[in-house]
Amino acid sequence: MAEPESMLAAGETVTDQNPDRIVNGPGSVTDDVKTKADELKEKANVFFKKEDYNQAITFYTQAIDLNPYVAAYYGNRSFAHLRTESFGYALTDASKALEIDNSYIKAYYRRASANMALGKFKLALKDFEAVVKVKPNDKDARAKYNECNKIVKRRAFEKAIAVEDSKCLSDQIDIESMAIEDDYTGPKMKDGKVNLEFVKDLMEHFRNQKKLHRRYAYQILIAVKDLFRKNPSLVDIEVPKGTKFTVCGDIHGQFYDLLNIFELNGLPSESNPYLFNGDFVDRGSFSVECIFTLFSLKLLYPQHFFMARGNHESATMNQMYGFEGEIKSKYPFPYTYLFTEVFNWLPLAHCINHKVLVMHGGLFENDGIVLDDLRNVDRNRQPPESGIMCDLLWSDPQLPRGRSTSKRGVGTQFGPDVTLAFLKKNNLDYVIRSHEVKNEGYEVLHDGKCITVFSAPNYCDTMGNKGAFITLDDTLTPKFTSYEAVVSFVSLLTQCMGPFGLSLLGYQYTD
Ligand SMILES: [Mn+2]
Repeated sequence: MAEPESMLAAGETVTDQNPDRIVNGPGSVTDDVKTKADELKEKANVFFKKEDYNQAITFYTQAIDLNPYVAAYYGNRSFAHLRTESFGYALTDASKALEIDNSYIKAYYRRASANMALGKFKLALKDFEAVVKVKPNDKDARAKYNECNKIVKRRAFEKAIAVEDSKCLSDQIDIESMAIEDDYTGPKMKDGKVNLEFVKDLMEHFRNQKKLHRRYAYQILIAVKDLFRKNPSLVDIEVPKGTKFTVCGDIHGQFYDLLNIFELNGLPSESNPYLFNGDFVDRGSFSVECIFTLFSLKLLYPQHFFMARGNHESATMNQMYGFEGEIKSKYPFPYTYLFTEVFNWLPLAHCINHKVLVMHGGLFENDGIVLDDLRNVDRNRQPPESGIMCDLLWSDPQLPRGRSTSKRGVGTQFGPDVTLAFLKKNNLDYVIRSHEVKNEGYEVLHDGKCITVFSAPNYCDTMGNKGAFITLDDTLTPKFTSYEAVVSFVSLLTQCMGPFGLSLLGYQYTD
């Protein structure tokens, strides 16, 4: 993606190859090995520039294996991990770089970025503070410190004014004060209800990049919140004989690709039921359009249209990855909080015909979890940092047996044996999850028992992946349909990171 010049610190150039930065730590290796390691790093940098972060990580790792004493290798690999959203690994690498060289400014930025992505703003602030101390005259560093400080203060303020659920913001807004202006040409709700005509008009209206009136936006949010709060945390779905059921993965604000799914697979209806498996918003530029379309469909077909919470249906992620900024640009102030209230009531998992469990992230840090444990999760809250709710939203499968620390820094990585044991204990056939971009839009792991589905093609306008959805009939045999992106907006507006993430990443170039 394009790197705006303003991201550079004073005196830094695009090809920052300052040899002084190659600081050797306590250990050392022969000059010959040093040269070889450096060649590997250069090779990695080339892949990084081509946005092939996985290859870049492979070669940075080889460089580190040869010469583990160079801060820049860890710093660069940390940056590549940030780009692949492996925030846990990014954090570890940045800390390692600082262990070797505590004046390595970029490593502070990388660690701060990882911490911000994990919602740990106070820790991020410490790193920005360190940069300001080392470089007191650096305006850019000062600006980033101030920006992060603002977030920390605002979050403290929001916490202080947070109201109890009994006094939700949604109960305090006066709908009668939201008059429909005479020149409003968009879709209209009748008696505060959504019907098929409204939903079709809404999608057309959004296709033309027009706004839904704030009164209807508000009414949809209130109605859909009431609907979701009546659901248990684990929702059972029945697919009757001879019918089709569709499961979609991450959408991430890609409204035109969402419309394309409906074109390829038919509009949702009572005879064409869907489950959207979380991460509806953030990243893409049309999260507002996606979420109102999906919520309207939920209101229209409450028993045949399902939505699960993803890790991006949370206040921290929405602050970092664009949704909050998008809402504020399209609707007045309280809507951000209203979305948070609704997201808190989204169900966490769905079980199809008692045999296929569907969740956004994956399985658990502990053995012995049963479906009733999922049903009993008290979910009306922001996702916690560990436990069942956290794992449902954040975990990823891994190839090796057992479990390991998550590359993301949140959730659990679970192996094939973990999947098998869980399925056996709960008398299930397989698991469908989303949460990870895949080249074909889907991936089948763990001997067919753990399926990933991801429905945002050319994710972030850069990944070049296909999107996919899964269709099932009552035999529950998964059928995959992959598709290409319909449109690509390569522009600053559709940058992968939201405004905060983008501006705070800082020091955008590898060493
Ligand atoms: Mn996700």
